[in-house]
Amino acid sequence: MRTRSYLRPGAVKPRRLPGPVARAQVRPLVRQEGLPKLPVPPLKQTCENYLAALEPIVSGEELGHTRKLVEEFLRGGVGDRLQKGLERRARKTDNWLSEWWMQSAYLDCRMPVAVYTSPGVVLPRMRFQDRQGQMRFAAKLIAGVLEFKKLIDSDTLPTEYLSKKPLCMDQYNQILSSCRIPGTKRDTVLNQPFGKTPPTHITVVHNFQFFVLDVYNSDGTPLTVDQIYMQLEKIWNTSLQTNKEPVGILTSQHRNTWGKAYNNLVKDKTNKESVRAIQKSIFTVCLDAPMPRVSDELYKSRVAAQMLHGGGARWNSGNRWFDKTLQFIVGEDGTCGLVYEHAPSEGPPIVFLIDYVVKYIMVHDLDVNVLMFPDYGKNVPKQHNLSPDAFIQMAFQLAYFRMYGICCATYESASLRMFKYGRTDVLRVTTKESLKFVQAMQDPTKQNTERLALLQKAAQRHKENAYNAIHGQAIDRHLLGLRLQAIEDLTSMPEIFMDTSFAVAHHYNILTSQVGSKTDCVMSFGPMVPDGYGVCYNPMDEHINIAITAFNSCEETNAAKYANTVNDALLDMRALLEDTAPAER
Ligand code: COA
Ligand code: HC5
Repeated sequence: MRTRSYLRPGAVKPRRLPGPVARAQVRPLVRQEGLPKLPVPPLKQTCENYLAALEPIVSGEELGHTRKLVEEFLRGGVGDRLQKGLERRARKTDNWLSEWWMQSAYLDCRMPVAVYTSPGVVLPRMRFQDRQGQMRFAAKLIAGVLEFKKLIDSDTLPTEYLSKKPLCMDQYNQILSSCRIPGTKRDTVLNQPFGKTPPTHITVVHNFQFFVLDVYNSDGTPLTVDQIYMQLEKIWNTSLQTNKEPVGILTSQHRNTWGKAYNNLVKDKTNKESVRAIQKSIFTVCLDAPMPRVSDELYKSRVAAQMLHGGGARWNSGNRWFDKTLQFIVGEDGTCGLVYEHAPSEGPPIVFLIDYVVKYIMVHDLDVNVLMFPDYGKNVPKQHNLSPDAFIQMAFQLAYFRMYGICCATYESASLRMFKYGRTDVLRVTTKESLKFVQAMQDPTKQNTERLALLQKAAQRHKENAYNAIHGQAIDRHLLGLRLQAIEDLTSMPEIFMDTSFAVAHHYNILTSQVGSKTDCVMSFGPMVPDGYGVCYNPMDEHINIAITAFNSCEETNAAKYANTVNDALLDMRALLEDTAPAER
């Protein structure tokens, strides 16, 4: 690859920034101190729950084999030794999992970040239809994010709660002024929001050309919307050429490929400075070229794709720096949303920022949204004393069972933010109880009263599992910890981590995450396995937004078909409730 100055220094004078700081420099937040530490669950409990989790998804023979391996693991002393190692690590660190998690879930992962790990968010379509509207909207959006940044910087964000317990707020310190940096073997994250000279610029990209835009006046006050608008106009007018190389597309490559190209790219001094400017910028705004027009029906899907990957090299994929933690995307036709690099933060802080910014700028601009499941929302399950999350998850289970006649390992993100630096664990959705429920729904000999009783049991079990997961008692991260501990101790890998069951248990054909927001937005991410679905859902009171993804290259999966089947499952499940029990109001 050629190393020359790919990146334009920008309309506004680019400023040199001091050298990189590899580790996040986080201010201690006083309220963080009171947070408990993530526990290491008891070994026997995880082993028992692991076997229970396998029951609905592997054969009796495989289960018998794994049961023996688990017994050996427990009796032979290997399990105890690893557990002690983990407990030692837990005593010595703030969070035994967080560094390992960041490394193994994100930074070691060699697949491209675009689609594979970076979620996209589609915001309601704006009414503007031209360039001025696009610029004005982008200017307001930038001002809104800077307002939000004030709350982060002054540590005045209201503490969030889950089940009445305060949550770790550290992720808010990771989402601005941060960026992933590719490596040929593993990546790192640069984060310097509170260094000696905190960044005061954002980056704007238009027609594949990147610009540095200083967003603070010399007295430290943020630029006004009008000032930002004028700067965006300048940027637009200096980047009219459309024949530029889409250098940003490099960031959508396989990480090893990009890591090598990056090392070459930054050998050139100007490139290095330009890349650093992007990495350190507070966030990036992508002013996108128009995309092919599609019918209203297909609009949401097209925009979801635009947010996830930019539409390919011919369209806007080169108008990105996919390593950047936060990129807001604004198209000329009213399209807006964002894509975020997942390593530094979970979705909820991003969504909280979106809610804030949307409230700040959009109140009157809101366009009518296409609702994906319009018939009901959290209200119906609540009226029938069922957990909405459990209810919706059972619909995903039922739909999958209807399409494939079997159950599969199903992942639901569960927050670990009750614990200091906590990220997520897995709430395993498929249980013996969920299997019985979906089987009964498909069995014509079953009465509705029996089906309802099974749904209630399955939902109850899900709710208990959710409680355990958010209180640090799920199995996935513990098993991961034990496995990493074995690697660190250089002991041979215990067999429980190498049998078929373990692979089946981690082949998540359904990958789900509930990300609730006040704004009526649709969020999405890609599947985890080639033959899987990615399901991001946002249950509102009266409707549910559900974005389903799958790979076209897989013949067995079909996102539209699964979405329809989920739609029908939700309708059938409401009919079941109404047929059997009067709603409590
Ligand atoms: N009857 C009536 N109402 C019920 C009920 C029942 N049996 N069970 C629950 N509810 C109510 C709850 O009180 C709650 O009320 P609210 O709307 O007033 O808050 C509401 O229904 C929703 O509860 P529920 O659907 O059970 O789930 P939840 O909102 O607690 O979410 C998780 C469960 C697992 C999604 C949540 O704990 C979590 O971890 N969220 C974060 C996930 C995450 O981090 N995702 C992004 C990763 S990047
Ligand atoms: C803006 C919505 C982003 C949702 C992101 C999310 O749910 O990420 C999951 C985090 C985790 O550790 O479970 C990962 N997942 C996308 C693979 C479900």
